[in-house]
Amino acid sequence: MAIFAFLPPVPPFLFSALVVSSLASKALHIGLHFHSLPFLYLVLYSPTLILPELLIISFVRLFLQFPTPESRLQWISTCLGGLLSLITWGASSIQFGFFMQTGAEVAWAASNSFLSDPAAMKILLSGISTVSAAATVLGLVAWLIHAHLYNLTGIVLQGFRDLMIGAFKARRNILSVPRKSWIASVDIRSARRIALLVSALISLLFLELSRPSIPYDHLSGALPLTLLDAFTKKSSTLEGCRNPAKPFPLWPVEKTSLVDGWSRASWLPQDPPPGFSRWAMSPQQRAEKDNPSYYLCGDDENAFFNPKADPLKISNLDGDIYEPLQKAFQEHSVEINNIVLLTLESGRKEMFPMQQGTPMFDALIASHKEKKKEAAIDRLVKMTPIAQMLTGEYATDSKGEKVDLSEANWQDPAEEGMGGLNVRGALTGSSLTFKSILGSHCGVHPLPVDLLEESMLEIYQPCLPQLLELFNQKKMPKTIEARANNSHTSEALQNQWKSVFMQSITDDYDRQDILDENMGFKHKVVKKTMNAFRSKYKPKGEEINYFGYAETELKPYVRDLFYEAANNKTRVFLSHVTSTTHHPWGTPKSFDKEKYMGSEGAANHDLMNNYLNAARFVDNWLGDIMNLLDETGIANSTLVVIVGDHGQAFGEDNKDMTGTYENGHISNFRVPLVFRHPHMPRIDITANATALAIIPTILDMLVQSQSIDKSDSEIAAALLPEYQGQSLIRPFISSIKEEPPHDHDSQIKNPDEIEVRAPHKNHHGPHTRYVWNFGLINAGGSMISVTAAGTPYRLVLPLREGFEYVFTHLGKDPGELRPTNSWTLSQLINEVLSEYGKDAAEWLEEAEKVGIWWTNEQRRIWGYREA
Ligand SMILES: *[C@@H]1O[C@H](CO)[C@@H](O)[C@H](O)[C@H]1NC(C)=O
Ligand SMILES: *[C@@H]1O[C@H](CO)[C@@H](O)[C@H](O)[C@H]1NC(C)=O
Ligand SMILES: CC(=O)N[C@H]1CO[C@H](CO)[C@@H](O)[C@@H]1O
Repeated sequence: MAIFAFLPPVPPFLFSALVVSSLASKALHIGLHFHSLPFLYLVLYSPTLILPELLIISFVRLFLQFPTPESRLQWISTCLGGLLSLITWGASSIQFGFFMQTGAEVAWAASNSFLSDPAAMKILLSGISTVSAAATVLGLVAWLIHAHLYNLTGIVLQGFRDLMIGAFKARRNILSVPRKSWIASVDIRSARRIALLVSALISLLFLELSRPSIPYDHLSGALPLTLLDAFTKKSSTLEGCRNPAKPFPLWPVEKTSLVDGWSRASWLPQDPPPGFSRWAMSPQQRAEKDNPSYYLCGDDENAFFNPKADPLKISNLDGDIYEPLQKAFQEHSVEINNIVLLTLESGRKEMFPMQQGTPMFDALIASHKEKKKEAAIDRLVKMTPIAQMLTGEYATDSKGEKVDLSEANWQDPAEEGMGGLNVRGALTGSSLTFKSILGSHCGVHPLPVDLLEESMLEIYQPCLPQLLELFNQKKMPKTIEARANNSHTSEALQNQWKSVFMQSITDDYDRQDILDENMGFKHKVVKKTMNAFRSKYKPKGEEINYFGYAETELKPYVRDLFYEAANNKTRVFLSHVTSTTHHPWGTPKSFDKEKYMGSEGAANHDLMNNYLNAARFVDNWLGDIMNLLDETGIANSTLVVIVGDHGQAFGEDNKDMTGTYENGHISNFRVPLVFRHPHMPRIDITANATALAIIPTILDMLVQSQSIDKSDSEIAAALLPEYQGQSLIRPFISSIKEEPPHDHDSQIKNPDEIEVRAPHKNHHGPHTRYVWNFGLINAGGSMISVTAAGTPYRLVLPLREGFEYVFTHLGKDPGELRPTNSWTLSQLINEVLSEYGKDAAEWLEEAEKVGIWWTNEQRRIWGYREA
């Protein structure tokens, strides 16, 4: 026991750890919101903000009042106090570790879903070093001051107690000895102290009651109480009625009833694949089959998503197809037998291809010393040669000359001027990967709640694999010989589609495997498949991040699939999600890393450097895939769609907030969008489209290029208007300007702005209907970003307490370096009005209304209710 004599007594140390951790955590919490708080109010209300900490500290100090516990009761109380202290110390360390890695705050409410998930645990563990560093620092400080702190708080509490007892005695004296003046029985000093204390308590109470609840309630949240958020379990449920529809706030909407107008779609086979119940069963049949209360709660409109009643949908299907494309389709030169959909993990548009003239590029160059800048530019513009060829955006070097791409691992065999559609200005629908994938694979908006709750619900539109499965079902079953013998083109259209999902990492993360199945994938190659005992090709390299392997391990699987498409009368739909561009951006050891970043500027540029190298690795991998298409001979009959799942914000973009988690920064949202086909003329499209456009564009292309037979074309054409996105083979419509009915000479002012007669009487003069774009911010339920195609404004709209409104003007501030933050909308509108003018302020008002409406509408059409 002698050695223990040198150690400090445990309870004082634990108590000190609690004080240090909880106060540090509160300081961090307030510091993170400091920029948006009016200073005077912050000073005024600061006592109320730390009141919870003071109460917790006093409370725990009472538990820990025995430096060397002896009786059983003392042991119990010490253990309880110690436990609370340890929990607070741990939670505070996690907060600091998380902050150091991402600049964001931990939302404990989202953490319960993480704890039950092995892959998510690995993400958490990847930050273990910063968390332990934070824990060490907090512990050290606690150790240094533990003796003083313990004694001091002891004295203060004792003084407090004495004062109370003194006052109590004094009162008793007044009662029992009425003749004596009660003032005289209390000495003057105590009386003054009591008066001071009472007035302090009253003013504190007054402040507490009078302070605005936003943001101060959130700011006063204290550890370990905030941890309780993690236990408020939220999960989707199919019980009860769906959310009722809310009236659309911006313009009048014609009521159309899905129930009245319902009839079974004539093109549906008797037993359609999942995803088509909207066309297969009347709402009543559906209600009887499943759960009557869920679908029909007296309000028929609540039963299903009804595209005809969607006030936000603006269709461009009446528009003409781009002329050069139209010509290619008419000449039957575009053949689409296979579709490859590549989702680039953390794929930023600024890197697809990496080229000069973006805020990101400028930030990268700023990390270099003046005389090294030219060399840095020349290195960076060679980073993504494949992306240059796929988009047709050819980068120029420091001398303004076109970059030499002859060393790239793939050379574009397409003729000059051919290659397909390249979209500039595309935005993702969510900075959480699989919510974003729902948009590109199913043409739906994701659900604005944390994590992949969508996997528990029915996706409200058919996904691409389900559409292709429907085509399969319509085909007569043929014998293998019959199919092998036919070589006629129209007979080739009778071949069956095969949808395969491939990624070289785990799909266990957050119910992704369930979602893949729900989207209609019957075949998949993921980490589990590759590692399986009987797997065809075992991974050769090491795991490169906490999810799994580098994409290149999939190469033999992709090759086999492409050969199957070439030789076995199979039409292939391959969906592949890349993985090395995910945090922490590890690349295989055999890959030679370049040094893209310099050492200028305060930040450490290692993370960005790793990310850029991972992006070059993936560019090279895209070259491999393109080579495999050429090698197997299906390149001329394959449509390759490339889209980023979301961007990725770094310290170089914005030093305050990095990563995607609860970070609304625009660099998390700009993504590439490419429809590559060697026989389609190259068309450059500038449009703020989203992944919602992918399915409509593919369907439109299949129909127009006659790559599907007549009956499939009928289905595709019938389904096309049912999706919310626009088809990008026709000019994108950003907004519709409605003139008041009396205005006679309406004319088209802007090619992507169409004027129509308003169907209603508009008292406020012309009104513009925008294509509103929404982006869910990882983890999904805290904030959404709202933009309107063709406008430069952007709003980050908080959905729950603790998040601020953020407005930016991307025209004037494309890198979002000067956001306007506020805790309330009215304050934000005032600030925007004075800084950016009336148009911006009016836009902002609409954006908030439509954002709130949309959030409710998504929950309704997904049938999501919280249990
Ligand atoms: C060819 O297609 C048939 C029928 O779809 C399938 O059973 C077979 O496994 C395929 N063969 C190869 C080599 O992929
Ligand atoms: C693909 O099309 C090009 C013309 O664009 C042609 O030169 C080439 O031979 C075709 N490749 C195959 C395998 O048919
Ligand atoms: C064509 C178009 O709508 N472009 C807009 C896309 O979004 C950016 C802001 O993200 C605007 O500046 C563009 O005008």
